[in-house]
Amino acid sequence: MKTVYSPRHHGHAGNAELVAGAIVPAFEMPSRAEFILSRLGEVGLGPVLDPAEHDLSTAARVHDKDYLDFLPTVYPRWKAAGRTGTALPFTWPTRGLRGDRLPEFIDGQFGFYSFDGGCGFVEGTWDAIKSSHDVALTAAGLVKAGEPVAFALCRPPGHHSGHNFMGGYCYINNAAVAAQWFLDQGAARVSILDVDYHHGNGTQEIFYRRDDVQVINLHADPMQEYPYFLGHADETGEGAGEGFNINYPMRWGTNWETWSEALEDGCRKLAAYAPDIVVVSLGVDTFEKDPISKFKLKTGDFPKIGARVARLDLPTLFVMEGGYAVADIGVNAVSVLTGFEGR
Ligand code: Q9C
Ligand code: ZN
Repeated sequence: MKTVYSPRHHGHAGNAELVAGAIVPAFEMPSRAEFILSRLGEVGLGPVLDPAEHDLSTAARVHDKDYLDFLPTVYPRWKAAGRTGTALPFTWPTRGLRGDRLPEFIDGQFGFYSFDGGCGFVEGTWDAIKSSHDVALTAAGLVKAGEPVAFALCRPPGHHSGHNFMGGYCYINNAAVAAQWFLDQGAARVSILDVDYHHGNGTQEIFYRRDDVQVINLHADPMQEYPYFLGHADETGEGAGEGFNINYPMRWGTNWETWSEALEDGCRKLAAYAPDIVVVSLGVDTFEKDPISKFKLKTGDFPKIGARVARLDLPTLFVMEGGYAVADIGVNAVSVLTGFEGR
């Protein structure tokens, strides 16, 4: 299996986030991608390719153009305002406030385009976001060109980002952009199977009214877990999209026995949809030792995820999302891929 990876993710480094009342180093850190990269080499998964530059025209089909235009401006404007360190938002247009008027000043705009304080910017953040987007589209191109499977080693991740908002370490929704690209290249239907611990609220939001992308999410119950305000089982899609969004919220403490039942049900519904392509939003923060998560999957469970996806017998693009047990992320993520390959 070929992997696409860009060292430009390193520019998104040293940023901070607010966790449980304290500003701490962000859990989403460069070593995540490096552990995965080195594990790919150890197991000999296959060649690792650089991404090709892609313009943002496909991204503009799933994100607002104004939002995409805003992202590269964040850090320059933060500095122009006399600040240093990590740029973070701190005011959001929630209930009772107007979400229809974009303020002029950077702080107001940053809050307007965010739903939490999980998306800090440092000097190299925009370049890393762009490289992650290019990684996803380059890997999608490999599948379109006939590879049965490819791995987009994206960093930063994407699935919390919606049409005009960032959050949860996610800026551009790489999996959504890839899915849209497959459609634009002639696919009739694409399924996105999101196995990250957290609900992929951005992916759900982007495709909620559409029937050409089926979105299946396995995740921690939003009654207990981030992102809290989306991901319930009764969110099934709207209008033409009715029935094409499928959520499997699961309680803290969920182990493989319970989680794999949801995977099985989701894979059956996926097969019934008969997509041309499967995009897997691959988070391994379901791991029992993940520092910000509360599921109980073990390292030995991850190959079984890949094996089940392989049984779908469809062209497959794996897109890296979350996973914060940094020392184990390489083994766990790559285990899904070797499981897919049947080894
Ligand atoms: N400090 C992914 O796994 N934690 N994202 C709180 C605000 C958010 C996880 C953020 C966890 C987001 C891609
Ligand atoms: Zn996650």
